Amino acid sequence: MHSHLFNFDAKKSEIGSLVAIQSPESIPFDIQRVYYIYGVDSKKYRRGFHAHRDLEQVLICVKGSLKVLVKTPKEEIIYSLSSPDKGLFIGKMIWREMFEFSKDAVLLVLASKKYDEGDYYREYSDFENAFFSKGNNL
Ligand code: T46
Repeated sequence: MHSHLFNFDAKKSEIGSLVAIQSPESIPFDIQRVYYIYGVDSKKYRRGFHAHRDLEQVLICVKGSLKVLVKTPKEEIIYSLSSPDKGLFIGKMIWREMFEFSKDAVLLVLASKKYDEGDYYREYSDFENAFFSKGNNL
């Protein structure tokens, strides 16, 4: 499964910290879109529940904390995000769910493509079928 956590090179000093992100040095794709998620009442809600055909993304929890479950029919991993100098890369064909948002959490997402609803698998069974039909059955 192609997902991993990595560190940004934060410029830290006594007046605070700065993270600069530019591709391809810090992100393995050209950034076509940026969005952010905030104000999630995590006791009630879990977000995500989809995979992408082609989209690659980097998730950065710039404030607060949250967890991300990434999953294929073969394995699953839970990442904890709580630091603005860490990025979670999620490649294509990976199911994701975000949960346990702290009240103040802000999740910034850098995406490799513009928004396209046609790129989503929103039913796990559709994702699973596509996953195996793409030759992931070894
Ligand atoms: C992902 C996780 C981490 C847009 O109009 N433009 C956009 O760029 C996006 C991302 C969403 N939308 C619309 C589509 C829905 O009507 O905003 C609404 C909420 O989107 P969604 O339910 O897909 O949000 P999440 O939090 O479940 O998932 C999002 C991304 O969609 C997804 O690609 O990986 O964040």
